[in-house]
Amino acid sequence: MATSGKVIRCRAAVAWAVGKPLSLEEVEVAPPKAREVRVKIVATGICRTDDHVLEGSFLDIDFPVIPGHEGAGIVESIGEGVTSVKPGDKVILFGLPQCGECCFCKNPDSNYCLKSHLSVSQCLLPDKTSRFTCRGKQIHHFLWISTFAEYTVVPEFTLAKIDAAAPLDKVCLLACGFSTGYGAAINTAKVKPGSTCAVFGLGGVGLSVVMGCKAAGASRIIAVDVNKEKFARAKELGATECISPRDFQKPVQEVLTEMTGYGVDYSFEVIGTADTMVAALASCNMNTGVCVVVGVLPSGSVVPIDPLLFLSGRTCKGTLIGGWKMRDSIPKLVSSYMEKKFNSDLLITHTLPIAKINEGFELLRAGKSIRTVLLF
Ligand code: PAD
Ligand code: ZN
Ligand code: ZN
Repeated sequence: MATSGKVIRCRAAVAWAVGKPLSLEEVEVAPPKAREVRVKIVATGICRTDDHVLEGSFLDIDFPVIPGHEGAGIVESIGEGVTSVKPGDKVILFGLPQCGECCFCKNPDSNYCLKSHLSVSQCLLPDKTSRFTCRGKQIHHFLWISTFAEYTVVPEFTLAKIDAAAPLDKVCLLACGFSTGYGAAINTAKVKPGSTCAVFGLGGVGLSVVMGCKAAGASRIIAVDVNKEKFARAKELGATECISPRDFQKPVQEVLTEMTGYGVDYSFEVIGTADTMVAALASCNMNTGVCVVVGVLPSGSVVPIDPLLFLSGRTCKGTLIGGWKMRDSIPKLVSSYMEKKFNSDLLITHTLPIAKINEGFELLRAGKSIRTVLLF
């Protein structure tokens, strides 16, 4: 390609400081170094986690930064030693790497990688430098992938080649939102046929949990949200009942326990607050109930939990991107999408040009969108 080996000037949405709207800027993107890939981003979704970054509640993010982690694009050029992709390949980028070498990557039962942001900061690439500059300043990467940039440079183990026929403006959601929710039900909770589930929070991720519970054969899926505008889509995707905690005088965990006898088999917290985490945990039955925490609580949060909730056997567990080993799973998830085994397109309520990125965030904050896909 004509741009290979050269610095590319292109558009990117930069977060200069906490609490400020994103600023669409012209940035310079350096060529990839060894084991890195430069990707032309075609489409990227807006996930609530990006909003947590903008509000400063997501752990250890260095500003200025280019957020975005739900992207799909086309390989522009590759650095030395890259073997899994070549220029022109369609790829999905993910914020949870799979280095394939660490002890967790080698464990078939886990998807966590020791190169993840929770273990090592991903605000700079593995060689501790950035490939982005803007107005003479170094700009940080986000989760190594920064998909709110027209071109981004990423380590090879944060992307996977996908079917050349896949529509990038749709399958970008498989990078985070859809895969997280669907996998939380299928991989993390391992929902059993005939079971009862409660899903707290009906954003893009929560609705994907609903889809996962349905695919796993749950017979009752109770969707919980304070925004009743989300209920119609939840029912379309498989929820059997929808409730708003605001319609009851008593705590929602008591409502769910009454509705089900002893509590649900599986509960999912897909919001990210301490109160809803406690409510979700108390909503699953005291014996075999499993609560999966998907929502990302502000870093440093302390959650007051009565330890007696665990004494009789309840389990509470977390999930990162729905338990998928991403490099192995993304091509398969895209194949399943192409075979229409699930319809993640139903999560997309808005498609906007990248220039309207702040409008996309406003729609999310106002509860008007489920997923907005931004196009470059
Ligand atoms: P979203 O903002 O689109 O959806 C959140 C939903 O929760 C909205 O429909 C709200 O109306 C609803 N809600 C808010 N407060 C309450 C309440 N008190 N009671 C009931 N409902 C309420 O977000 P999203 O779907 O993009 O993301 C959801 C969370 O999942 C968020 O915390 C995000 O950071 C996290 C996430 N985790 C992972 C992971 O790997 N664990 C991946 C992606 C996103
Ligand atoms: Zn996300
Ligand atoms: Zn690893």
